Amino acid sequence: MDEIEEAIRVMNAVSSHSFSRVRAPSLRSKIMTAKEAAALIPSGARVGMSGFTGSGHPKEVPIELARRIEASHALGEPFKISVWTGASTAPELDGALAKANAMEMRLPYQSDPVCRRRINAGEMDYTDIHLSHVAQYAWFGFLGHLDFAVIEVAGIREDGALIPSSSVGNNETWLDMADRIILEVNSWQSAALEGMHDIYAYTDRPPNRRPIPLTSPGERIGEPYFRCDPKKIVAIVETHDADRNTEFTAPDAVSQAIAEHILDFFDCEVRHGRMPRNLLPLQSGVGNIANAVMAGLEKGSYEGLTAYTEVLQDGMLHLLRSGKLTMASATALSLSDHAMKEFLADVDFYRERIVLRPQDISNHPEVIRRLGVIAMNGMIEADIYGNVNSTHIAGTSIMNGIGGSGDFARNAYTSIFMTPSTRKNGAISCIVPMVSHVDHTEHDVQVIVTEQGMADLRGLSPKARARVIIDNCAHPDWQPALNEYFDLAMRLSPGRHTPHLMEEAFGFLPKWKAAGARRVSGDEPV
Ligand code: 0RQ
Repeated sequence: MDEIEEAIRVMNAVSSHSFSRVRAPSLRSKIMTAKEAAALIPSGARVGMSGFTGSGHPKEVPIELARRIEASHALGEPFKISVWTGASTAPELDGALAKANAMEMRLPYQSDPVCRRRINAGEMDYTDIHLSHVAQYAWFGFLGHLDFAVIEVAGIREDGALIPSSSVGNNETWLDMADRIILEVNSWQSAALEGMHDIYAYTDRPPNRRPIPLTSPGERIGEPYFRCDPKKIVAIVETHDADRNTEFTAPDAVSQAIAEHILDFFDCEVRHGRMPRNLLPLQSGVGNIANAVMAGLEKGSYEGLTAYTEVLQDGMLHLLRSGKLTMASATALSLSDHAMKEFLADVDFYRERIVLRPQDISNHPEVIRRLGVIAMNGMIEADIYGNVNSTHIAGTSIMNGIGGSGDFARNAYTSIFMTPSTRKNGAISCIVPMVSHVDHTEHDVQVIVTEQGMADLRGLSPKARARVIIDNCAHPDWQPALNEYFDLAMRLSPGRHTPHLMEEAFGFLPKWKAAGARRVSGDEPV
């Protein structure tokens, strides 16, 4: 009997070894459960986690950590950690930790509803940083010491090199800087991801920084693996869990109209020789509208497109499949369930056409400026002078964060911001007299697009911008109120360069109210 049990034990060990993604023999002794790994992280720790727009985040250790923290809180013992990531994650990371009220501080981008509620209730701190700045802020010492890295990888090679998973984000930086490393080795991620990444360590500090030698989106300048000091690895957890893979809604009439205006703009730019016939590398933000623009390109006549972006959503995957897009550089995949299946079914095809890079390279101003990227990002509201709010509702409550929009907007060849002209069934105008929070100043915003039309602001004075934004982008229901504000400001503003009436900008003129004009922005929380 003992012999049989021993044989089964050996057989299991052999088979789990041969199927395990942990191929470095010296590291196998570090394999443990997520619960055991989570128990290693003490209260007060700063933890750098992988994860970018719902992909490549650790999926089991954060949940166990949240359970442990909840148990501590139940005993009246304070326990909080700080969490740094690449960008947004998923319910099993941000959601679970926020629910447990486990985060003292979070950076740099999140989109989780529970997390958002805690931040806006003042129960946790949130530091919203340009995504390209995060790694260098950490290197320069601006963020303090990093205690732990919790990183999902797709496998560990015999030589200890780590095969990145579906996002790269800041992983290389966290692996370098953290005292201790916990790896989640996720066998759900395709083993065929190996070779898709380009990890270029950019740790030089000023004044000794060298140029980043990237001159086209598909170039490879690093190696496909992360390297880390194996002595720092304290735990390896084997997992088999899916990424977030949220479905996109089919493009509605509003997002289709926005996409059509953008395509018309491209046609015009090509006709005037301001863009080549295959356009310039595309950057596309997150969400349904961005996805609809890609769907529009799919139907359009452009060929030989490239992308230098941070997130690769379904729309870009389809463009790659159809051959219209020849190469895409990003830091993360953010695919729906069905697009992920499509990707997994043909990873070899996509590996030739996708390069996943660290986010300080995918979003680097130097490269964005050199390549002449066309940036297309969503927004919450724009004002009549072209200042854009991407992050705040009514000036005080965070939605998600600035993400990479600032990296791209300031440095792009052409920077486009898009939004429906109204929200909440027309009750809110997304074109307002003065934005309640500024993320992108009038100097970084070149084109504004709503379903109503497109405002090309390049080279225009503030007053000329106001006319074209109100006329082309505001909803007809809101145009009279905006025109009235602008005309009054032109007459009564103390300065006439950027005419404003501060009180009226954030409130209502009594007669607007009497006329039944609806809210502008910033008068009450949403
Ligand atoms: O609220 O769900 O309660 O209705 O804001 O709106 O439709 O999800 O918005 O997908 O177009 O994203 C700016 C958030 C727009 C996004 C933002 C309410 C609206 C809804 C969300 P409900 P949707 P979209 C690359 C680039 C910053 C980061 C970035 C974003 C909710 O584009 O996060 O660009 N950008 N990164 O009703 C009141 C308004 C409103 C409003 C929207 N004016 N007033 N509520 N809402 N406008 C990616 C990364 O960096 C990772």
